[in-house]
Amino acid sequence: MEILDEILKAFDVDFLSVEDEETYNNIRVKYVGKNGLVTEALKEIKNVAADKKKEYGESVNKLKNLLESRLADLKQKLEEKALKRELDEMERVDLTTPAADQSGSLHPVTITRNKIVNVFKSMGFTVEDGNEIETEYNNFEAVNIPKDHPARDMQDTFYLANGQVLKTHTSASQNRIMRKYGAPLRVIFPGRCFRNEELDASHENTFFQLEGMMIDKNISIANLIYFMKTMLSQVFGKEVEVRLRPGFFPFVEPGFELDCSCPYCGGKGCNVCKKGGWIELCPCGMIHPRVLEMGGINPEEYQGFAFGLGLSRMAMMNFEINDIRVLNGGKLKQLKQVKTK
Ligand code: FA5
Repeated sequence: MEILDEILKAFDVDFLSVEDEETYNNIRVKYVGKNGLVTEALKEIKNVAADKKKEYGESVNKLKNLLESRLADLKQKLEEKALKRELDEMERVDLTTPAADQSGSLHPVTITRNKIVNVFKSMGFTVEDGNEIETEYNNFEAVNIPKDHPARDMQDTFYLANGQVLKTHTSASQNRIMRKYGAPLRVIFPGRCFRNEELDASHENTFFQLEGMMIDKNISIANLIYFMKTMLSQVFGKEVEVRLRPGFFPFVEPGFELDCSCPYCGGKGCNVCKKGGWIELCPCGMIHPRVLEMGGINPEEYQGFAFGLGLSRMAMMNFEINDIRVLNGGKLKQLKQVKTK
């Protein structure tokens, strides 16, 4: 019995020295662990006189329960103390301090788009959003590409189960925008396009275009050339020349491919222009009268031009990226390496 009193006294002393989880575990193991002092005391029962065994056994169990209950209280207090410490620590964090590492940055396509959008805005154009899922009508019929027209094969289309399509070109928004605003109209509409393409260094199945339309009275090819030349000179930060070559698109008449003198070598020939001095930049043309009509605009009264710039390819040029797949690859390491020209 005396030994039990000694255990309790020693426990009281050790108990006061507990400060943390580690010292707590030490005394728990020392007293009520598998080989702890209380367990050892219980084993001593074999040396106790037969008539005292019951009383001794009960006393050891009472001691064990007492120590365990005091240890449980102590554990709870330690946990509360740790939680309070954590909360104090959190309160000390100044949430208004600017982050040390500003690691986010804009995507090359976004930077290029913003540059072009700002130039067009300064020339009085508004900016519209387009849908990514479109009706077949808007993507094709409304831009003069009826069913079974061979031009549908120019763009390998992703069809959805409900008969709608993933927009193959930004021209899919032309009809909705004309119907919304009518004429006169100056608008650009950048957007993501999808084509079921064989992928290579210059073809993606998901890429960006930036389309523009200007509709007014007495609009001619001269307006188209003026706006494209002004926009490109500002985007490239130097005076560039543009030239038109004939091109076919059912929604423009006449249609053109617009080339721009290479802004990087001044037309002398370099890797970007493949030594030719000119860069093929964007298809364009005078909006077909039928397309105006389908958009609710009288072609007898109004004319307009439209263009469809390959925004992803423009970003590649701007950032010296020679494989378009880098843009959607999601590899931050590669994107961080690109630098603007
Ligand atoms: C069109 O999409 C026409 N809607 C453009 C247009 C608008 C013409 C208004 C006339 C008037 P095209 O299929 O050529 O045209 O595509 C336009 C540009 O998008 C291309 O010059 C190219 O830069 C880019 N482009 C086309 N397909 C891909 C692709 N798979 N990956 C990356 N860029 C592409």
